[in-house]
Amino acid sequence: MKRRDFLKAGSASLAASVVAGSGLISWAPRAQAATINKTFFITDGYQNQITGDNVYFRGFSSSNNVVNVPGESIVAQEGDTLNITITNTLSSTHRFVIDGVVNSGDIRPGRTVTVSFTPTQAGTYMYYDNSNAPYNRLLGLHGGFAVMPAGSDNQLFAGSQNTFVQQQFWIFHDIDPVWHNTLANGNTPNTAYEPRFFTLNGLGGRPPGAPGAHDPNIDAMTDPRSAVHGHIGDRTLLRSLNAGKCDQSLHCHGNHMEWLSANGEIRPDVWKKDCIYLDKNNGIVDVIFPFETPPDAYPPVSTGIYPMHLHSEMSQTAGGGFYMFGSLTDIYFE
Ligand SMILES: [Cu+2]
Repeated sequence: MKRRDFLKAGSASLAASVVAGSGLISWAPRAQAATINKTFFITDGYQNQITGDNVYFRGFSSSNNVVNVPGESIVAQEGDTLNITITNTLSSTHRFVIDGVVNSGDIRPGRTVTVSFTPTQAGTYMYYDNSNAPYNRLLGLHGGFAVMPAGSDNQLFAGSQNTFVQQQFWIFHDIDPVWHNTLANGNTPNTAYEPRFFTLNGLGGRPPGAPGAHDPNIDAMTDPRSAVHGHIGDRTLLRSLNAGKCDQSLHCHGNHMEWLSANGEIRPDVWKKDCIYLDKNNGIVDVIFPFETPPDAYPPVSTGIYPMHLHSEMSQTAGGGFYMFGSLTDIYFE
């Protein structure tokens, strides 16, 4: 499979869809619940890494000839009906699961299953395959799912004082190519977990001057799903999920983040922090990047580019040595 196909974004088919050319999710509140239909194909393929390694992945994909890791994000509103149709094109059994919300049960090779459900609790979730855990999730069978409060377009949950004007998903992942390629052959890994690649929304960064730098199909620092763009006041909700096996610490420059939730729990007090812990194995935090005038610049500035990166050194690399090819992106004050 060609890298370009691998990275191809799925087409948006939802009531609330990803704005073309941007990672921002547009959302108009509705008085009435809607029905959202979505189709995924469970597919597999190889992705060539900057190190030359060819690594096996599986994904919830938009068609049967691409592999999307992560799968396309889904946004719904409390009370909506979701009909998710999943076709398993592989020769192994898989599932579509959102903890506490829906579980497809086993989807056997070649089978198509539709799950229907009505989310009732606003928040950020991961959809993933919990079969042969954790391997299918690690291979790439995961994606983001958000539920907006009924009738709201600017809150994580009803009554939240910390409103936002735009939102996007940050889905982090770490990859041990030995494990992936062992699983590709139908075997169970028996080596220590050794992550070599770290991604944000499926991509690593590219430092300036490196091949692929500033190519939004390759570079997590440019990918519109990941890079954050705003003017002063464009408060941005970042639904941050960790599909990998490594604990991480999210760090933004420019502004502190308003920390609203951890692993599905609303925090009783909203702390403003520059670093926020993100648990391994399906950890989720919701934060707002406030796009305030950066407090530490003198003379004061209103424009500039600030990094977001993870605070484990290894996560900023690929292959243990390619620095800035890991999980990072940029925040643009425009
Ligand atoms: Cu930093």
